[in-house]
Amino acid sequence: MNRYVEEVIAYVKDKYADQKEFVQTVEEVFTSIAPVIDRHPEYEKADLLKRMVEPERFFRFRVVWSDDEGKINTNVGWRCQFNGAIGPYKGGLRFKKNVNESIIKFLGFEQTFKNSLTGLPIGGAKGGSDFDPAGKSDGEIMRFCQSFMSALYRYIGPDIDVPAGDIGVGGREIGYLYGQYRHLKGTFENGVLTGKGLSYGGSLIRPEATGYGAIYYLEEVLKANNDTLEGKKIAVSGYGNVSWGIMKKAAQLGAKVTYMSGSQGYIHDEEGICSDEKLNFILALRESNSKNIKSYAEKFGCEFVENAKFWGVDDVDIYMPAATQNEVDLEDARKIVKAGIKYYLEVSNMPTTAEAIDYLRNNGVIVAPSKAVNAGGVGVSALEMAQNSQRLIWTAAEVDERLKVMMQDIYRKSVDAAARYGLGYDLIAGANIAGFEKVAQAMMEQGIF
Ligand code: 2IT
Repeated sequence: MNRYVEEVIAYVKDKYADQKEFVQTVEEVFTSIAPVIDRHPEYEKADLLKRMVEPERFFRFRVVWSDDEGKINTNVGWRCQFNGAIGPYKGGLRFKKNVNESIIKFLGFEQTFKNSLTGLPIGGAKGGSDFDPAGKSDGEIMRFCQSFMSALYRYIGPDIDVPAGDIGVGGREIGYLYGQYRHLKGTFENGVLTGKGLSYGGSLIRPEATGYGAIYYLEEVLKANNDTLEGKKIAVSGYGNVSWGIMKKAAQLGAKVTYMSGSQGYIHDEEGICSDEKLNFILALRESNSKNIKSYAEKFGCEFVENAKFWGVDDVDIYMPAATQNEVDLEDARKIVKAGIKYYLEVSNMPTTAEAIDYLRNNGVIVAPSKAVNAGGVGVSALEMAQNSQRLIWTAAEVDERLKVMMQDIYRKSVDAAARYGLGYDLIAGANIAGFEKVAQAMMEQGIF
């Protein structure tokens, strides 16, 4: 491998030894783009890679809120403005107990290349908190969001940094965050956040976009393998917004999701999670306090397997991990290969450990990377920003069509980039290279800083 790339990876491993997710993503991306560095010796002269692994800014702040009993609670909030070379910082906020600096940095780093891949002018960022939304009342969520925004509002803006949702942050949280931003700033700058409600500037199809985009990308993968979506069965981990979008679009296009999972176990619904009734049930479940997917099995009379993951089931064609990072390890990968699965599309950010990816690919599974497959979410966020700046609203059909074209373009760009570097059909290297090239060029043209 390229010596400069090796040197920078070693430097990150040493300097950020305690940030394992961040180290993992840097190693994955930089290993992929090594052939680009071979061809561009000027990148080493500009020390481009070491500059890329340092966020341009990284805020850490205190978030204090009182619960319904009047007890004072203190959490940590973060916003990592990773790379603004190609546009205002853009990326989600994650509220989850296990969130830490490593997770925020890995997500911000990934976001930089993903956002570049969309072809739209958005830089990379991520933020969040170690706040645990589980079991919190509406009032508690609101007070937490207000406090979070009070700390953050002076560092973001429609042309500065535009947060959105991620795990634990949906339409409700974005509403409270925006309300507080507007309250503090006294301006209707709704381009400061995406994933908003339709009544105050949200975009049609944004809630569905990540899942819809993943299915459009899958269509391209299948086409390239002389295959189609018709009659395909899909196993999806998770049951959030993203999984819901996958289920909806798969059903529209003649495929079906037959497995989904939650933290308590998994559901097998051989009929497919396709009807409006089932899809709406999942939405309601997500918003309920119990969040136990067992109730789906009870309501629709299908199988629920408690405390188990479905990796290894062989009565599906496609696996789409869509829950969280590193949810599939080497042992799971072995089961997936044994089950004879041909297509494995990552949807959640970095759902697969490095060893598991290698194992899947070495055993003939076609693996597509999350930064391409899930890019439709942030892509439609950029379309929401465009609508906000024009003060108009596009139709659902228009947004959906643009999303489809965007995903086809991301797929094509990835395939072409890998081919240009003689790497064959490699969707992972292709996505990393295509995403990297634009950011690298913008940084080079903007001078050294
Ligand atoms: O991981 C992601 O791309 C997101 N959570 C969405 C980010 C966004 O700004 O819409």
